[in-house]
Amino acid sequence: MSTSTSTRHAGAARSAGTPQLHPEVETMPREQLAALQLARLRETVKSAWENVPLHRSRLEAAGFAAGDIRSLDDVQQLPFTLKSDLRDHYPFGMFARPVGELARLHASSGTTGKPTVVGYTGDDLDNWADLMARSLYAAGARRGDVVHNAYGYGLFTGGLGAHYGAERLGGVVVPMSGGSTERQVSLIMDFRARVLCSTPSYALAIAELAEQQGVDLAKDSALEVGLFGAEPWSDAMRREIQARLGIRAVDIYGLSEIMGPGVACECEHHAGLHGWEDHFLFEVIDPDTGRPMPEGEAGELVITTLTKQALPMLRYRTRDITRITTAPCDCGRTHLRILRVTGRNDDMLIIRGVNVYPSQVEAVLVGLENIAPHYQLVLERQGRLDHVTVETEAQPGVDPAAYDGIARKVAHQIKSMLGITTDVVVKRPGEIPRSQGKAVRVRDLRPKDA
Ligand code: DLL
Repeated sequence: MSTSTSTRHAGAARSAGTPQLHPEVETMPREQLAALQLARLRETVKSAWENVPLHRSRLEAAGFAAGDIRSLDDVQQLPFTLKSDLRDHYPFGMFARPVGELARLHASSGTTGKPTVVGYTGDDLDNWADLMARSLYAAGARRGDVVHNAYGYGLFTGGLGAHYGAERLGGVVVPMSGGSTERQVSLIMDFRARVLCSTPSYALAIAELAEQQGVDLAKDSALEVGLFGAEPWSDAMRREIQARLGIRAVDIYGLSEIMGPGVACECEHHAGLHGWEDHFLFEVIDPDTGRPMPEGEAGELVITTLTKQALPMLRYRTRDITRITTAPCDCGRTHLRILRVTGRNDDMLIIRGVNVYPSQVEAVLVGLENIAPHYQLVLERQGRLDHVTVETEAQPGVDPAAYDGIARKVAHQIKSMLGITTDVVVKRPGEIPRSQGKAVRVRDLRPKDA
């Protein structure tokens, strides 16, 4: 059964606030949304029970029988699923459908050990395209827009996810992928792209190359909206991108284990990312105890899929740290909002007892006088303590004789804002590696067994 809601609903009754692509679901009263979630949760648990031995054994161990879900709160009794479960059951052991019935596979690069493989039925792809179209629309994209898609095509979900969503919306997709940055600039100009899809770090690399070529994207391009995600980024970075590209920069979130891009996306109010609750059940838990956090408090995002056929996920621990609010949004959408993902649990640095995410360092660096918005954090072990060197870059035109003084000011700023002591090295323009996809923000030189 397809759970698809398609763009043909676009002309249906409009609610208060700004228009939505699927108004009947996007503005659904929360009680009705909860009833829909409960029905879909039951289906999902049933399918996981019947088709995935790992889920069945865990559900049984937790005392569940197939039809046991009585209320949405029961989800809190379900066992968690971890990324390691996907690895341990590589490649297809968590699939609820025979692989021959699927329509697509994606995989993560798998920096340690085996990659994680995810699968989609035709209906799953249909729902994904709908949710990406919905996200693009919420961000401000419209039918007929030229959508320049610089997310990587291939096993990464960014490229194809944005591609089919933009097509579903009725956009004109330029399937550019990452890389060939000079060409990105000329095609954005020549094809009059209104919408840009890329990682935030790559958007900056495009902006920088355009400036070097003497092209003023902010003034002379047709760009108006950007959907940026796949990595943590700060509001300071948002301001920088908006100024340099002359666009409204919108945050979009997703992960391959759950679907890909389009799990949640900001609307024009930039007040958190609407998590599409007709397809996903969101929780925030204390990462140490696994207990639910009160609404509004930070913790680990846990997602249960409600419509996925090929790969139903029960309480998937994303490792992403965020907060949730169910308060109404001015746009009229009723779906909850996750606040900007600060970082992943695994990326948290503990510097002399202080917890810091790379994106918090970014928030201090970006926008500082004489400093360009490119950086890497180098982690080393000094005795028994971790030490961080912040490598950043001077703006073009700054006298290298001034670099040391700038570095001292930056270190002071980081200390006063974040409470951590760092060494800061200011490099010449262009010396920090530029990303074409997800930026590498941390170089960890600590001994592996430490
Ligand atoms: O990055 C899917 C995606 C593509 C999302 C394009 C948005 C745009 P993965 O490669 O599986 O999938 O990586 C998922 O990236 O768990 C987060 O840690 C991080 N992430 C994704 N979006 C954001 C965001 C794609 N907006 C992992 N802010 C997630 C912060 C993000 N982190």
